[in-house]
Amino acid sequence: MPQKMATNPLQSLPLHEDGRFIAPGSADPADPSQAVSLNPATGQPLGAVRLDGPRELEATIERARDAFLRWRSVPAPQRGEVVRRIGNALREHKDALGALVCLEVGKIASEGLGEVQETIDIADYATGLSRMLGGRTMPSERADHRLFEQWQPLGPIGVITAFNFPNAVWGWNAMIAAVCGDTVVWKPSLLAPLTAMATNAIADKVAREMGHEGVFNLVIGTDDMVGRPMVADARLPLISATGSTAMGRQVGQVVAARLGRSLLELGGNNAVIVEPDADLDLAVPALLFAAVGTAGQRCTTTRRLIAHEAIVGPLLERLIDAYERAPIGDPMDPGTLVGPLIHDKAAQAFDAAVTKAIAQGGTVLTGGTRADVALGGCFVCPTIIRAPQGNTLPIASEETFAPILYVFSYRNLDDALALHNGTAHGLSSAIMTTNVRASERFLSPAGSDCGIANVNIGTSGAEIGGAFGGEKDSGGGREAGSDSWKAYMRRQTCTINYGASLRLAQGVRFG
Ligand code: UN1
Repeated sequence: MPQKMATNPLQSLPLHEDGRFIAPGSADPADPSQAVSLNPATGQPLGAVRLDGPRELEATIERARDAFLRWRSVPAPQRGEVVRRIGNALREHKDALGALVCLEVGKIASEGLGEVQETIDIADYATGLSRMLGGRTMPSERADHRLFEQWQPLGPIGVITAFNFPNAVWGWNAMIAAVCGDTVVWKPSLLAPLTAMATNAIADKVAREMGHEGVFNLVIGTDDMVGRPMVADARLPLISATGSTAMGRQVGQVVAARLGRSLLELGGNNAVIVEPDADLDLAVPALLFAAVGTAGQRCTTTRRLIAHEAIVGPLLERLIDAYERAPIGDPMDPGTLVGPLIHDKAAQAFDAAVTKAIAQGGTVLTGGTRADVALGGCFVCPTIIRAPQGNTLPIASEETFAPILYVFSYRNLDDALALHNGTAHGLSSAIMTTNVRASERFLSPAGSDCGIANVNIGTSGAEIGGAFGGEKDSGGGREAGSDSWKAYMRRQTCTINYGASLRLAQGVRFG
């Protein structure tokens, strides 16, 4: 059953609490003190927000620092209780928040709701984690000594998010940071400020009502006025940033120069290898969701298909058919599978990539053009481009945030793996096969070089229980589940002498 959206999410969400919100009628893109939020499906303003500058950033960091001094001493399971209630508040607002995600970034209904569900899931995960932030105990070489490590809160942390997951990526960071005893300063994308305002207000209200003001903070501003000074600020010991590789390179260098920590979740150029024995009934829908879902605007989107030459023909035939039947249009319409691109620049990047691919010898098998949707936004047709003989297609090494799938074929798995790993990014990957030798090879040290490696599912749609992130130009950070929480805490090694004599390690005698 296609899911239906809440009709007027702006009415029921807490957007008016902090005086930042500007109604659509007063939204003015020419006013430099505003960020106007446009509905990408229609190009019409949903509203605007008053932009923060360095003064507001300073006050926000100070508020987060003050709150940290109190929050760090709240027992972790009590912090978990705050996060549990935030999860419940998100459940109450799930329909409206999901609808706002759809309106603001053009996701289809099911994906907008799925995104909020991802935040609810991480809140549940973090609640449990709040009772499991344990360190190890090691045997001491000295008699009557205990050697162990414990994890301490780190400080106020800076979270920078991209437009495409305007709710869940904050959740991965903020829910884990909060149970770890950190406070959060969130700088969202200026393309999705309303989702950020509503999300932060929901979390902040729960925390405030429980006596914990200042744990969840929002600062909305441009990169120059807010982003750069925030990244350079030594009061934020960790900067967790999601965005392009170019952005991550800058953030990483600035944070490293002040010996801070960064957690970078950057782009991907994810591939799916399809072996000759693959179950095409699985491969076709897996590829369709991973390559076309979110109109190709996930960092985990499948951008390259590496198909064995024995099946590339039948696979493409079925895939093209599925592509051509995917309804493109209003994301609020329950039948739609492909919504708009975020803005005109993204659509221009799509056009440019298609033009380059053709110039480089690629063949457009389907799509390649703008879609005929008369709503006002930028819609493109899901596109499949086959690489020329010899598999040389330089444009396929670039991440274009649009639904373009480049197709390569191969004869043996070694060649497929070389092609697979032969890009700068290393985020997500998958193999479709019913052959255990091929899947194990893919998961071996000589297989996929990515942070995420899947078998018989696509590259996107990861669960929060695992650590999320990638290698190489994908940034190396890990967020969400597993032991990603360690990035949000400082490790402390402790030795306790419970004997009556002073014993030195390594057998040293002194005096
Ligand atoms: C992103 O695109 O930045 O695995 C995050 C996925 C989602 C998260 C994507 N759970 O596709």
